[in-house]
Amino acid sequence: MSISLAQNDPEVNEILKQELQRQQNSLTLIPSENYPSKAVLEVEGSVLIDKYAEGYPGRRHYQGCKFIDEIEELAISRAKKIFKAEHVNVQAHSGTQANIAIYQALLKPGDTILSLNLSHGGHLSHGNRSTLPHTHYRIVNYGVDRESETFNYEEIQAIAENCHPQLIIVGASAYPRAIDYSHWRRIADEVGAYLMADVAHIIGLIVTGLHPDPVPYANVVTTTTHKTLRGPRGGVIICRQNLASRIDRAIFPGTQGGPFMHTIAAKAVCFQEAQRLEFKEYQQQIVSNAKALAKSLREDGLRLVSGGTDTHLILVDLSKKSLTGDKAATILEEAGIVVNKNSIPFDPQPPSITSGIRPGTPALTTRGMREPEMQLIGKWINKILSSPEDRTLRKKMRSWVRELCQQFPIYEDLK
Ligand code: DSN
Repeated sequence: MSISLAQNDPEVNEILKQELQRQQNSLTLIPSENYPSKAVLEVEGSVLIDKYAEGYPGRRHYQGCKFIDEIEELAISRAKKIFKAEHVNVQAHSGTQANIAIYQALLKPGDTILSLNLSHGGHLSHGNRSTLPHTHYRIVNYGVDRESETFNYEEIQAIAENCHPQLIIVGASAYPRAIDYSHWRRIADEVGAYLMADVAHIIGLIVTGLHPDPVPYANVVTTTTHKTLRGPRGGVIICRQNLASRIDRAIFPGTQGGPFMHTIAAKAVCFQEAQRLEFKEYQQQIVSNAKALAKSLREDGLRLVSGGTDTHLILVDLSKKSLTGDKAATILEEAGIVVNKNSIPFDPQPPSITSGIRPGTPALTTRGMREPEMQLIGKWINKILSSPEDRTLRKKMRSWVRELCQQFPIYEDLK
């Protein structure tokens, strides 16, 4: 039982060490990735993974759940506090699982969901063609305005009046601007739809007051816990009391089995961390860093979708550079800068190629980087993208990136 991973399975151990080195020595600008605290990592690898606990606190299908109940109740009470929520469900395994449970709770097969087009910044789980919601529900999409590249509420209202949705989803994985949820509530009320806000990307900004809060407006709010919130990989559902039992039943037994108690405990830890003053300072720095990075990228001539950012991410349009998002992400990775390709609004390229990249600042901010580093990284990105055939430059930059990373270690005591 006490044999270490290195002795038990040197092969896995070696890959793990290499992944740690990759993380330590590269600049992660994927806006949905982050580095949780050692406390979160510790509890994720704890004995809580041993326990089955189908059901909810006080109503389990297994014996031996005294401490499991305590953990889940603690996670719930902390979550209710930071989200100012009437009810939360902390069992969703992921953001997608949370969203699927909402559809199960609120809709009948064939009902209409109105959601943001994937190529305009939406998310697969909001009903993209290749997903389960698409086979069960009628999906209608809205997009962003061609000029402003932001939401046009008159247009969205007209689409809603035309398609009579039972559920409107406001939420995105690549929308760099702040969202005013009062407009969405008004539209949902006009057409008699439920309003769901998926805030997986921006939840850290919301709980620290740096982005408008959907909880007073939406019937349900879904989120993940591992992006700006910097907790374990997982999902959470926030709702009004009148929907609580429908939503809990839709998670278990509706769409999930046994809860991941190690992850629920890690969620409890991150909800506690999110109440600290340092967490607010951290979120403020994420936004300041995103603005500094946006400025640096723009100064050297890159076009940013909507002109900039109010959040933790930036959407860069590469179409004038004759570069695809796919090629850009590949050559940046060779230089040690890790971004993801991303569709931009009205993208002529398919989602596997794209015309954009989506850099974000949560992970680098966790490492302690500030505006001067963002300025420098913006210049580096521009340099690489301006000379896509220059392998020598990428090799040189790989060593500059490594030097910068070594000044900002992620986990100082992990080797
Ligand atoms: N895959 C996440 C993202 O990168 O935005 C969303 O689930």
